[in-house]
Amino acid sequence: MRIAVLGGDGFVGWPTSLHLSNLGHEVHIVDNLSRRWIDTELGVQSLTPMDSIQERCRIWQQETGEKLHFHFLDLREYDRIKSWLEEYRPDAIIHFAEQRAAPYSMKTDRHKVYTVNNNVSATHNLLAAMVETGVDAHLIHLGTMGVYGYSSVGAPIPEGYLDVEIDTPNGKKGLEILYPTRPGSVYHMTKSLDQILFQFYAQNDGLRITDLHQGIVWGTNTDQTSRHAQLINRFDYDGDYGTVLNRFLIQAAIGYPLTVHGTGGQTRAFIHIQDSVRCIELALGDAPKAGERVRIFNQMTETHRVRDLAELVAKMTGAKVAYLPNPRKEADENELIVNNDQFLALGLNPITLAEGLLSEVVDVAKRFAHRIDRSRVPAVSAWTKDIAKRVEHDP
Ligand code: NAD
Ligand code: USQ
Repeated sequence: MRIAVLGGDGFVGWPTSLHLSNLGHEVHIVDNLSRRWIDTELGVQSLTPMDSIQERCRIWQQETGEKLHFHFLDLREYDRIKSWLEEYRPDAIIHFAEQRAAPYSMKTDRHKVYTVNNNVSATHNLLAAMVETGVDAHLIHLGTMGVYGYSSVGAPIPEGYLDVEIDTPNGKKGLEILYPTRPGSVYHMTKSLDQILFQFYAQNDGLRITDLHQGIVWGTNTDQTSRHAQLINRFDYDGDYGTVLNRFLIQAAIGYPLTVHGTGGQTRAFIHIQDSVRCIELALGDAPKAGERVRIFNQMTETHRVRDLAELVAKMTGAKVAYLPNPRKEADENELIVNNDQFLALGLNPITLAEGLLSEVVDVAKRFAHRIDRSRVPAVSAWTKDIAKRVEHDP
């Protein structure tokens, strides 16, 4: 297949591009490199030394003989993305190209506006251009578990849809609805908006869309990124882009007390990067038909409470745990039960935390510990002005 990987220079997009190229697909990476610019804006860098995207593609070809095509393109530029689709007419499109950090999206009003403009325009431009050009590609979007919210209803979260019963003048009627969204940040809100865009274009134009509601991705390398030092994946550890488990791992490696927000009672869904790319492969092989509703998968393999993760990493490494005032507005404690039967039925055999964690600490976090700037570890983006004042006074 000819596959476009939008956002293919990013943390999940890069290993996905290699995985698909390795399977024999013709892969076209489309990226505006905005994530690299944001590193510059924030004065941070990946824990792992990343080469330019062109250099990474060159090394991949040298190692495997397979060509990765790179296109420097911004999805916000409608005419350019439309011309690109017209010219390349991919069979499948994998859409990672959004601003994905909740703390970055909440930093200031400017960051909120940027995140909404970037993410909503990227998704809508793509959908409108697919209809206009008649490109009948299977669109796979990386969404988030966070669209469901973390309100502890006590029932398992279904894969996207909820069956409800409503009272009508003619008695009770069954109805299938998108699971109601309850986003916890401006970033997560854009993913909720994406869902509506997908629902509309699938229903109105018969676009074939799969939305993967992914949990927090942990780990660094996959079979393909491990093939050469210059193919190494991105690893964010800073207070805006670093996700919780990866942050705990590097904090342990440099003797920084593990930064648990609040009581650490937040329960979240997790998936290893290797499983993430495998899920995308599985979803690719299971495309919906035109006219079918958007297919939604919960792309996660385990759930964990933040303080349990901290205790686990502390036990493994001897690190201390620090319970800090929470810069976010979120439930202190929540339960989380998630259905993920569809990927298991398609053959996913998950990597568990218990198997993968230790090698991650030793191989990656310790190896590159010298690249960590300790001053960029604290998470300082506050969800409201009141929280900002509180966190400032009680750091
Ligand atoms: P990332 O920031 O590392 O990668 C995103 C890539 O998209 C970057 O290379 C960036 O330059 C590019 N991009 C952003 N806006 C663009 C635009 N307008 N035009 C072209 N390119 C653009 O993020 P990631 O961690 O690889 O996440 C990829 C996707 O998966 C995101 O949509 C994210 O919401 C989703 N996701 C990530 C995680 C996680 O834990 N990392 C978990 C769940 C879902
Ligand atoms: N947390 C800490 N300490 C830290 C960092 C985070 O206690 O040092 C807590 C947060 O307060 C939160 C939880 O850990 O309760 C998760 O935070 P996170 O930054 O790991 O994850 P999140 O903000 O939800 O975002 C990440 C990705 C995003 C993706 C989402 C999947 O950045 O792209 O959509 O995970 S999910 O969480 O399932 O919505």
